[in-house]
Amino acid sequence: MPNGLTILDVRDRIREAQSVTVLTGAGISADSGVPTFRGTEGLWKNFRPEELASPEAFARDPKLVWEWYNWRRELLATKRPNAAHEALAQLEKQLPDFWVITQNVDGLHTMAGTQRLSEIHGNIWKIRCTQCHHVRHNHDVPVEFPPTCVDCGGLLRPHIVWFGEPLAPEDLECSYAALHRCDILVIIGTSGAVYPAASFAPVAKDHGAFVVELNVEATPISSMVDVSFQGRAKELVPLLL
Ligand code: BV8
Ligand code: ZN
Repeated sequence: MPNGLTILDVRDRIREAQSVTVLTGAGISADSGVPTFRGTEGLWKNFRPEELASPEAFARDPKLVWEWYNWRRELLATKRPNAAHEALAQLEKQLPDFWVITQNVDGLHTMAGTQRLSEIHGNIWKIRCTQCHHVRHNHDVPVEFPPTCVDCGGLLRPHIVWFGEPLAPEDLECSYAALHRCDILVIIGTSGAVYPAASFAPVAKDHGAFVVELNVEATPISSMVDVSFQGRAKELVPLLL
């Protein structure tokens, strides 16, 4: 209980806030049974990120990259939002200004009913043409290889931001606007290892926000926030919100 603040004190601050922004990472979906990226059971345990989640990897071996995404789509097709995703979707209905920025590509915030959302690393249920760049929803499990564009015949890829690729300008714009105007930023279940999301806490703090972290363990973000609570997202988020 750093700063002497309890989770119920923070809940009261959120109730009084005009504007709340939430940043989520893989930890919020861990409670739905989705593997996180880093850590002992993480998705990167057997692969280096640049071997699979980079434009170079896709250019070198698109079949391998699609196999990895098909494996993840198969797993995600069985997963549902948990109490943390649902609490955020409820809060959206109660606050005048609320925005969720997620690094997750699993689509669980949308499934829970969140609408004011930036999926800054993309969405695994969308695919994009490498030639004409058209984006489409696609729920096939698996996606047959090689998937091709009905418009131009180009090879399709996951609509996901890989390492070394820029985030979509409209997502960055919405995210920074939400970070600049919020009274409170709540950061849930992210290791703070991937930029630019790792810099969102100081950005909001510099603009005067009160910053709260919820995670099962301390992270590089913990030392820069106003208060950090340790516990599982599905237990802490409903209490806080
Ligand atoms: C860009 C998609 C510019 C794949 C992902 C050196 C310094 C600074 C930056 C860089 C640098 N070197 C390179 C960079 C840039 C690079 C970067 O940040 N690299 C890092 C590794 C240093 N970033 C980029 O390349 C970004 N682009 O910068 O563009 C640019 C500009 C112009 C032109 C060209 C380029 C693009 C980033 C790409 C991100 N994509 N992967 C896929 O998903 O298929 S990142 C991957 O990590 C996921 O997307 C994921 O969302 C993201 C973040 O991870 P987390 O969500 O935090 O997950 P993690 O497993 O790490 O942690 C889980 C946490 O949950 C833990 O803390 C754990 O304790 C907690 N937890 C667990 N269970 C629970 C829990 N908490 C609560 N409850 C629980 N139950
Ligand atoms: Zn095309």
